[in-house]
Amino acid sequence: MAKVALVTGITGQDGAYLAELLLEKGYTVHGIKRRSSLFNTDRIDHLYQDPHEKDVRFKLHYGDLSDSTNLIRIIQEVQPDEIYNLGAMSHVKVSFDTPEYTANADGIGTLRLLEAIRILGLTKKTKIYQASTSELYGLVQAVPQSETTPFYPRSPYAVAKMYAYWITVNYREAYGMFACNGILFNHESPLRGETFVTRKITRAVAKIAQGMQSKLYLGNLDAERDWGHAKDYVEAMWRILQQDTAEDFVIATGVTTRVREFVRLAFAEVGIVVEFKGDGAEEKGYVVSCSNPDYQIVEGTEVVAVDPAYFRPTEVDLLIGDPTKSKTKLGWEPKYDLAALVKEMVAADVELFKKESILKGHGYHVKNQYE
Ligand code: NDP
Ligand code: GDR
Repeated sequence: MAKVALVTGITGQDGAYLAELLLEKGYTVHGIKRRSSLFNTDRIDHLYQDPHEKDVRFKLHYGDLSDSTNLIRIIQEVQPDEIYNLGAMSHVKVSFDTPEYTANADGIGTLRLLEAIRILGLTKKTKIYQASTSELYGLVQAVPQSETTPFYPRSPYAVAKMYAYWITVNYREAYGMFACNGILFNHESPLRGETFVTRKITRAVAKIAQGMQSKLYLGNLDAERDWGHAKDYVEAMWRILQQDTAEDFVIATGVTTRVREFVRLAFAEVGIVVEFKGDGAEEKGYVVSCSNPDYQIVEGTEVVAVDPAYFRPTEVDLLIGDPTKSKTKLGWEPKYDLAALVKEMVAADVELFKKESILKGHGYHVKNQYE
């Protein structure tokens, strides 16, 4: 019998890659999507199967992590072998604006799923993966960060995820559930949400190169992140639930890079060399040269500036993960390095904005770009 998976957050970056992976592996995949006033399934539209057809292996259910009745009903109906809890208000800066909602969805939402499994008597059948995060490490205690490094969360998001982390461990120990945390470091892709820093940068680079935007405003350029590719990371999620015993794993590349350097690498992909001058909120990035004859970028143009509005009340300065346990026990190895990740993201955004520019040229409305 084919395995059945239930994925919360299926409309997000990771949900889309994970759904693809599980379908390839022969699973029947159920996803929970939120009701929204506009369609919110762009990332998974290519996986859509008409529910009226026979043998449909991809099904969506309306739901929300803030509604236990809904979660219980879906789990009862689906009887999943594996649940991947990827749903969350996942933006660290926004969590300072919506702390209570973030605690509800990201913290208590996890409890609701665990309780649903217990209430329905599925503790021996249903395995659950919890999307934990390197944000748990927060204020640097030690580097590289491993499964035994102490946590010190620095945002309402991270504090909510800390509750989710420990309630997952507690249900494993209290009820013998196969419940695991993947402590994933930042992972990106062309499907990354537009307001996370890597995607914000690659989109801006594509638009600046094509004359559709003049400047990129960023916050803290000194932050260091261990960036991997989402495609590699969803493979790790699946492997975590295929182990004989339930355990928690750090998933990371072990390489860290500053935001400023990511900006330089992204511009370099389109042939533009950028150098930074100045300090703190006064720092700016200028074009040194442009080797691509398609782009009319003048040397000396200021293309990057700092806007303190993007600073966070409390920041996580340095993340670098130690993936030794996942490499040894899961046999997991990332296929992408940072250079390959940046290349793929910039290329995808260059294509995207070429298309947008054609649409605009023909009078079609193009979405506003809120950051
Ligand atoms: P995204 O922000 O791209 O996706 C989040 C998903 O959660 C979306 O499908 C969103 O729906 C859904 N969602 C939000 N709120 C609710 C809710 N109340 N009820 C149900 N669903 C909800 O995140 P990613 O794909 O990048 O990340 C997946 C998970 O992994 C998240 O939990 C994130 O916190 C965690 N994580 C991510 C890392 C990363 O670097 N990407 C690293 C470590 C952990 P909608 O589309 O309608 O908004
Ligand atoms: P992060 O990702 O907070 O690490 O959380 P994000 O890309 O938002 O920020 C990374 C670093 O870049 C700095 N930064 C900016 N960030 C944003 N978004 N916009 C800017 O303009 C900007 N300028 C500088 C930030 O201050 C930060 O230091 C992501 C999310 O996916 C979480 O859900 C996940 O848990 C963690 O990664 C691991």
